[in-house]
Formats: sequence, C-alpha cells, structure tokens
Amino acid sequence: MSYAEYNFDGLIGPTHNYAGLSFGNLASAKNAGAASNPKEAALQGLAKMREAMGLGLKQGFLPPQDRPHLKTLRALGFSGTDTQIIENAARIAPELLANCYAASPMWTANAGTVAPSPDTLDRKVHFTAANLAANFHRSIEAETTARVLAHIFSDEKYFAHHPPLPGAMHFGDEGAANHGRLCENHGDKGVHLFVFGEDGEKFPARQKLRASEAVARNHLLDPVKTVFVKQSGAALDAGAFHNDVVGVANGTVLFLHEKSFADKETAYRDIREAAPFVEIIEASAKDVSLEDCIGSYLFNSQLLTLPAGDGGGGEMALLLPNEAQENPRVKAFVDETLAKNNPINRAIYKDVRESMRNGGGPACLRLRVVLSQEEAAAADGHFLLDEAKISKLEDWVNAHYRDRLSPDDLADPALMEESFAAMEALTDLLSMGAFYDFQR
Ligand code: SUG
Repeated sequence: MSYAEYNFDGLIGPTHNYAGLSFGNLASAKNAGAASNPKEAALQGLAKMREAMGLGLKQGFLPPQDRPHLKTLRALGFSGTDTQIIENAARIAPELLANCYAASPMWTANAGTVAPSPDTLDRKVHFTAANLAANFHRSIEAETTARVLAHIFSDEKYFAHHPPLPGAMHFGDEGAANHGRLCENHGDKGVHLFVFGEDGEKFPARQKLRASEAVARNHLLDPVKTVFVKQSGAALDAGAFHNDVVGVANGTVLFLHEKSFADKETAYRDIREAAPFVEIIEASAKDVSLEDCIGSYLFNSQLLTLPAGDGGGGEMALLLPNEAQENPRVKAFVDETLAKNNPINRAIYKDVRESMRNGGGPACLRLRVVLSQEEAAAADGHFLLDEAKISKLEDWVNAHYRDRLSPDDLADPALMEESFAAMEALTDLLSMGAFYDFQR
C-alpha cells in the first residue's frame, strides 16, 4: 500500500492580530500592539500551500475557528446580545476580548499529535487534539480543533480520535510542535520523538513529559520506537517556546541546533538506538547562535521529502521563511548544508511575515498527517487541496478580509459581524453545516 505525507496548513482567520498574548514567545511580545494585515497573512499562507503543491506534495488545510469566541466570553460572565458582549468585554476586560479574538488556530503544528497507521497497534491513524493549556487564548482552541479533526477524519474504520488531555498544565500538551517522526519511508513503522520541557529561569515550559507519555499510550505506539527527550533550558530561555523552533525531523533526517536538548549525548544515543538509520545534521553554536536561530526561524522550516521521479526520490527540500535568508550567518549555514553530502539539497524561501511576527514560521503553520491511499480517500475531500480549491479560498479571503487590523479595532462589533459572515460563507463552501459554536 502506498503512503504519502499530507501537510494540513492552518487557513489563517480574518481576525489575525498582534495582541502580545504569548509569554516566552519573543516575536509575540515584540510586535504587541502593532497593526496586522489579515488579508495578506491568509494569502501568504495560501501561497505557501501552493508552493508545496508545486513540488508535487499533498496539501490539505484546517479551517480557522470562530472568533470572537462568544461561548468563552459568555462563560466568563458577559451576557446580553452578541454586540453587548463585545462592547462590555472591550470596556471591562479588553485583555479577555483579545484572547477570545486570537487567530492562533492558524498554527496547526499545535492542533494535535498524529500517529500514522503503520505505527499503531490497531493500524488506525490516531489523533489527539492538543489542550494548549499554557496560554489562555490557545486553550480555547482545543474543543473546536478536536471537532475539526473528527469532522475531516470521520471514518471510524480508519481513524481514532482522543480528546485533549485533561488536567490543564499538569498534562500541558502543545501537539506536533514538540513531536517528530523518523522513518525510511512514510509507510514504514516510524520512530516517534517526543520533546518535553521543564521550566527555564526566564520562561515556562509548555510541554510536559507526562503529557507526551499519555499521548504515546493513547496512540498505541510501540515503546521500542518511542523516544522522550528533554529540551534544553538554554533553548527555552532563548525563546524556543516549542521545540520546532530549534529542530525538525523528517524521514531519515533530524535537522537541529546543537543546543536543542538538555543532554545531547544521551538524546542522540537514544534516538540512534530507536532509529539506526537516522542522519543528524546540526548547526553548532559557532555557526549559528541560538539567538540567530530563533530570530530567523531557521529550524522552523518545513523539511520535505520530494516525490520520486520528479528530481526527487528521497531528496529533501527546506521551505524556509524569508527571515532566514536575510540573516547572513543563517543563509551561509543553509548554503553549506545544501552543498554537503546529505539528503537536503534544495532551499525555498517564502514570505510568511504576518505569521512570523507572532512567532509562527512555515513549520508552525502545518500539521503533518501520513495517510495511505485508502485513508486519504476516506478523509473529507473539501479539505484536500488542488489548484481550483486553493483559488476559491483566495477569492473567499479577498471578499471577506480586512487589510489592516489594530488591537483597538477588536472593540468594534462590526469586526465580529464581518468575521462571522466570513465563517458562514466558509462553512457553506466546505459543506460543513452549522459547525461552529456561533452557528449553533
Ligand atoms: O503559541 N503565537 C503562537 C505561535 C505558535 C507557533 N507554533 C509553533 N512553534 N509550532 C504561540 O505562541 C501569538 C498571538 C498574539 O500574541 O497575538 C501566538 O499565539
């Protein structure tokens, strides 16, 4: 049976803004209060999806969520009409309103953790939506994300869904942003690398070991093919709030900064034991400092296995943010990596600046799902892209999105009305029915 990797990117929602909500995420703090361009953001995201499709790769997407999330505002004691809720929240607790307006579901690397069917005991594809307990604005996503995943992958013959882990930060779970899969072919039984953290001196760790362990159990993974590694405090305190900011795994390759893990020697030994085929390509701190690495999002690139036959055949391409090209030390390291004898031999730089300014690079914007042909056919085709569908989504963005949004604009009920009108049109386009909380 043939298997392929699908990247499910987050379609960036109409309320994308810079509210400075994520402690420990340097870009989010730095750009707090700046004006965003939601239209540009969504079009940049769609252009990235188109680029990956142009490489012959399979591309899907997860829809945005309904924002403002009135259900949460109601749970927090705001009542009356929808307009009154917005007006009162803006007056009494503007920070709560900003949390309920975040377009953060765009970073689908945090939507959940996925185990492809060759890796699981029951041969189903397993999904656990992340609880994202570390940040209030992100914790709101979990329930709807679980609903989205169950909607797209609804056939119980192939897909198993686990609810977000209970217990809030006791089981803090940020999904695939702290998880990687190593394998020789997508359809082989893969090795799962879970990276967890412990609070640093400056910043809190979002991913708990006990959460990663629970996800591995839920997904019925083989313990011999499961590795748990602790993130380094230095990386966390330098701004690597998710491990995918300092490393990425794909196929046989682990591409990372040498300061990613707390105990590198033990981590590499454990990874090599579980995945003897692994090729570890690292940047030394001499080549690229942690600061350069985090400032440029070098390792938040998508590391993509190109399809065989098309100049590919096991060769890999890096899809990086423009910021990586703009830093001469980072650019030199990428060029050196391409010139060396390893599977990575192509670099593509893309503009995802709107997302980057909130700390989300190319790899944050996608959830990887390896599917067999049969499993892909069982998934909801509305969310699997081709040229025609991507153009329709662009038309939808152009019709409904603003090209400027400042945090003060969140107080205006007209933004809520526009946002809900966009979501109504999207649910029609995707035949989702009355899907979101505001439609129920
Ligand atoms: O969780 N930023 C996101 C960025 C997520 C990046 N994802 C990965 N690394 N996989 C976060 O910190 C900022 C929102 C704001 O400040 O308005 C934000 O949520």
